[in-house]
Amino acid sequence: MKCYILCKILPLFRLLLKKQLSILEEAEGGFDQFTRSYRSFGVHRQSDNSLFFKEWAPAAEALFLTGEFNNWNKFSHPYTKKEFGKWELIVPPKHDNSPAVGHNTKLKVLVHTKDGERLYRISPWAKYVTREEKSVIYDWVHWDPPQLYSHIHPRPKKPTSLRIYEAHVGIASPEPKIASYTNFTHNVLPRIKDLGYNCIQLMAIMEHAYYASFGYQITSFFAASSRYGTPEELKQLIDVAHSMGIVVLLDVVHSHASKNTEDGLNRFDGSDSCFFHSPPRGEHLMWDSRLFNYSSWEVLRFLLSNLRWWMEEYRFDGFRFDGVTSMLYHHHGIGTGFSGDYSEYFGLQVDEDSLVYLMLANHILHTLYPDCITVAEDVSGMPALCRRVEEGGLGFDYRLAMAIPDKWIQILKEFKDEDWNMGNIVHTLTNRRYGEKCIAYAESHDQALVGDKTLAFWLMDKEMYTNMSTLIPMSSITDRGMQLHKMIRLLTHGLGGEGYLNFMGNEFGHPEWLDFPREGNNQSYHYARRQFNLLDTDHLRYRQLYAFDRDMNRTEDKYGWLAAPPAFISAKHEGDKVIVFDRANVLFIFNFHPDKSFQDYRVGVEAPGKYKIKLDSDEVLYGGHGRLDHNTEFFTEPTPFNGRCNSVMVNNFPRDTFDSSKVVLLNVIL
Ligand SMILES: *[C@@H]1O[C@H](CO)[C@@H](O)[C@H](O)[C@H]1NC(C)=O
Ligand SMILES: *[C@@H]1O[C@H](CO)[C@@H](O)[C@H](O)[C@H]1NC(C)=O
Ligand SMILES: *[C@@H]1O[C@H](CO)[C@@H](O)[C@H](O)[C@H]1NC(C)=O
Ligand SMILES: CC(=O)N[C@H]1CO[C@H](CO)[C@@H](O)[C@@H]1O
Ligand SMILES: CC(=O)N[C@H]1CO[C@H](CO)[C@@H](O)[C@@H]1O
Repeated sequence: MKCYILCKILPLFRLLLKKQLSILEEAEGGFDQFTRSYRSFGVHRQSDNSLFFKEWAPAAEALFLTGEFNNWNKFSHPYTKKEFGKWELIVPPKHDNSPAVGHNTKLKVLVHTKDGERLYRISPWAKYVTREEKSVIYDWVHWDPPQLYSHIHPRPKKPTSLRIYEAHVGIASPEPKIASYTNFTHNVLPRIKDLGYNCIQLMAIMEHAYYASFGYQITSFFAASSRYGTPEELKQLIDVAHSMGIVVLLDVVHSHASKNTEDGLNRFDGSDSCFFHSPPRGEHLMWDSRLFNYSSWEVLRFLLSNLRWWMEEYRFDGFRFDGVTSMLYHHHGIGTGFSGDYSEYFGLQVDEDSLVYLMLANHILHTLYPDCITVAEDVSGMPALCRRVEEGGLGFDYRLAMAIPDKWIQILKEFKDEDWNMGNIVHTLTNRRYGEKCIAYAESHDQALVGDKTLAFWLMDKEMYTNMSTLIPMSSITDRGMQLHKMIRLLTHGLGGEGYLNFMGNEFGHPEWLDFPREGNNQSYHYARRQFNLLDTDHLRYRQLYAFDRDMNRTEDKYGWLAAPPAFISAKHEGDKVIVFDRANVLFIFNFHPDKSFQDYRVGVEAPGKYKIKLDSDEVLYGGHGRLDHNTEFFTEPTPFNGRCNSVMVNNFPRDTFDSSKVVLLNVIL
């Protein structure tokens, strides 16, 4: 079975991709041309200041352009019908040679259907859409500013160790309102830089009429959300990130689309298909949204050009593809478990069209932009998802290790400290396909969204409002919470993958949870913000958790364990609750025991030599107890232990140090 899969099926995928590529070559002069279709569709000012409009609306009877420029005249500007459902219109400049449609004025496409309906639509290619305060519907606004932002800084090189800061611009301030791109540039980017993250993953950028969808019900695929500011301000954000050596990924949602008709893609030409499969295949029941028809030429044009647009216009450095599991299978992962058996991944349940779409997207992105990074949000564990397309893989660079955060929450919810199962934790952290890279994380935005809460809150919610001051002694709850919060992050960082991800705020133990303004909570912004003010208060312990995060990243930057082969685990001791592993010549020692101390504790290690402490969660700076002497040098002995050629006695600490407060020790070869 195994060989059948790898030898027969993967080459088949490759063939399908080859076929698509050669069709592209013949029909459109290659993918370079094809993916630049955003230069012709929508609206474009030409060198003589005339405006060129183009749409794809195969089911429409007629198309008209209407807007402020023609006083919303419904008939004065008809599009001309072209081949294959395309429509075009040229609007000459005004007498003074200025463009007929002014910058920042409203437009609509008026679609006449065969049934005599008159539908007001936003161009699917609209680059900017805004909503007036009292309105629920978004408007297409012509974006042609006198001064376009021009990028100054080159893209940074692709990091070898990917450390991702997952962020949402709108909630990136402590105030109960929507924060802006500019605010993020000025207030949040410097923090990310200081923390040592080399990659930002921006969520909820593609325009979504419903804020509380967290950016998952996209209405305008080419528009950067105007809630946070203008397109030019987002370009500046990315440029400034680049100047700091930080790459920026876009959370791209090509797995589904909002059901909105007036300001979304749904029923653009009046039919129930167009960009989507017709129902039932074209509807996602759980998400209440529409599903793309990836076998349609024009849908491929739209989506692939969309990727190209974000790379070229905004200079993003890659993408996190949302909802990949839903794309890959006809069952969308609903009510399906994945055990890892090959039969679950290859068969009639696989949606070949979307699989080939993802291969095509990865192939094109990596060919045009060799440093481009793509990350798949996939829970199923599809084999070869993160292998190159030349090998018959789907071509992603990384997948998200989605089981890890769920495991941490389950442990905190269900188990007493003495019942934590070291073997099970290690298994979850290392259960990944060999030769395919994973991004590990202890928590992402998913964990903090309503219904759940942040790790810090799971650990110490009862006392986070009263006991986080450094001016009073730690209670047993805050002590446990502070120490475990650091240990959980470092264990995930060191063992869980080839990249690490943190959701904005969790680096300092953000309390509570996320909840966006909606009807059910009286449109409150109270939980749709990040309380950086907690971090900026000198006497609160959030600073200590932050300092640990920063130094964890900086230590990684120095030794590069994320880019190294997976760790060798030499101990996962259920009685002692100790985990020991080494990776990139760094020795990690964790004591999760709630009350046991160890003296003369032998741990195995491969490389012989002298070891010193490089990161220690017990440091006072990090809210620890400061009991380890960092001048101690540890010499290996040629005594094989736990599968390693050498070993070290961790015995130079006074009793009581390597103990109840769950010390993390990290020693590195000098
Ligand atoms: C941006 O941040 C500053 C300082 O933190 C704050 O005063 C300002 O109101 C913020 N602006 C927005 C739009 O959130
Ligand atoms: C998807 O698009 C293809 C090509 O345009 C078309 O033949 C097919 O009927 C569409 N599928 C559905 C389910 O609408
Ligand atoms: C929402 O606000 C209204 C009026 O201010 C109040 O009566 C109601 O109790 C509030 N509901 C919630 C869930 O807070
Ligand atoms: C991207 C980034 O901020 N990297 C930093 C990580 O930490 C090292 C050591 O402090 C810095 O030199 C890097 O600039
Ligand atoms: C040391 C200290 O101030 N502990 C406080 C922690 O919070 C509880 C209330 O949740 C107080 O009763 C304690 O005094």
